[in-house]
Amino acid sequence: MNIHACIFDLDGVIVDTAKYHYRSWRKLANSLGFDFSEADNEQLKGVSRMQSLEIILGIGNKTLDEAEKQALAAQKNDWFLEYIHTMTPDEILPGVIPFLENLKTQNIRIALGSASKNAVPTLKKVKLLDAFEVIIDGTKTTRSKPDPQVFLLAAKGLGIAPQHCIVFEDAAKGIEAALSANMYAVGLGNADELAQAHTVIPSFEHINLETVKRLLSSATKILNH
Ligand code: B16
Ligand code: MG
Repeated sequence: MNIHACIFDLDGVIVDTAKYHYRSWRKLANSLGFDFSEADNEQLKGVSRMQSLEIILGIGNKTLDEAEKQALAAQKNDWFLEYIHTMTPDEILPGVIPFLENLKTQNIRIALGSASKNAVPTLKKVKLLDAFEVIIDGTKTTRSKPDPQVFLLAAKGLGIAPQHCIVFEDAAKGIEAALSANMYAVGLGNADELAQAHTVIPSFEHINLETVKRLLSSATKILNH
């Protein structure tokens, strides 16, 4: 039983849009009369837009009705999209393109599994839309990570069983989702924060074809047990 597919999270794995989410949420918090720190922003990684808003309103001790919340989420998204429109392929995280190319040489299929409803416009801006055979994003899911739905739909879209898939994630909730989906979970970033992952790498930089082959074979061994 081998690995046949890799499923990538978007924000924090393919591109660093977290800084744009942060600036837009902070502007929104400031407009409501309180501040929102970069440390607070860590809680929003991989979390859906409306859940992020709830966390921010909690920080500011604000209680709003549903219509007000919808309006604030729309405002934040307008600000976020202004940043997305300025993005270029230079913002693809280091090592991502060679990594995807190495996977293709190994006949590994590639999908996206992101909570973002802005995944397609973001991928278009960085010219990576065609790199993903299947794209499952926040417009196609009804349940947020740590629910495995996003990754299970990606595997289904490719026609590959979950136990033949590797997930790449930068958020603890995303790692949890991958494990619940019975997939091999690779954390991108800090090993302490992503301790549940099967393995953690700091980034895709310095990874070559040999490392990719080793990763595929370790994932195969783990998922066979
Ligand atoms: P949107 P990912 C997630 O993307 C972000 O990490 C998270 O901070 C954001 O709130 C979420 O997308 C929803 O984004 O407002 O664009 O729908 O990490 O799952 O690729
Ligand atoms: Mg992420």
